Amino acid sequence: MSTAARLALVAAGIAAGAALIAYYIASYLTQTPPVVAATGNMPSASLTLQTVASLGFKPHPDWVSYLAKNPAGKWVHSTVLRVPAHSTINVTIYQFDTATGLRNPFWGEPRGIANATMTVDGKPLKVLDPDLASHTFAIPDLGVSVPLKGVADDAKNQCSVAPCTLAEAHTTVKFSFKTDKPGKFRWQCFVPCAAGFPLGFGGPMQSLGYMDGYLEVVG
Ligand SMILES: [Cu+2]
Repeated sequence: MSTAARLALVAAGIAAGAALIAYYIASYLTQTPPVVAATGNMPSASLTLQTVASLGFKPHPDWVSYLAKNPAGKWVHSTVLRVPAHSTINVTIYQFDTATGLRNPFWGEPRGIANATMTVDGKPLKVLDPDLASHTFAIPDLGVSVPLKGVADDAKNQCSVAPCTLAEAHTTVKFSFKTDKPGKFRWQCFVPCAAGFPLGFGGPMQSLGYMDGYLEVVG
């Protein structure tokens, strides 16, 4: 091969690499999930979420994900949530995924919520066995961290495609937390739930719309 041909090949390779990087950055910056507002207004509002083992549709059908219910009652593939400031936010999470377990048992205890107690299928629970956690709902800047109990591995009628329905195997986790002043806060899951990724922390665990989101507190 001539030197000119080699140079042309190297240049083409560099251009292709640069195009891929540009595409990655552009899609990272521009793909923002839609905002889902809580139901209700100051001083009390409700958020309803679900977690699924696999989304079931594009762009990542096999990724684990959260979904949020909008005020019209429709499930939306989003983790960008809008809630009122200076309010009590009553959260209901339908957990359709099985347990992965927490690496740090510290997170087995719910924190930053009313009465330091969540209810799991209607029963109050002050601490969850860390091995039973499927995901967590955590807003670090607000001191909120809630472990979510997974569905038993051998449960019948498990959900395979989002949005899951209450006819399918799930646990229902409820808790409430308080918002203060307006702001934008990051929230995320801390369970290494991303099957197939290094240490369980890649892919959906580092993607907005899946296991990461924003809480927009508006006044
Ligand atoms: Cu998770």
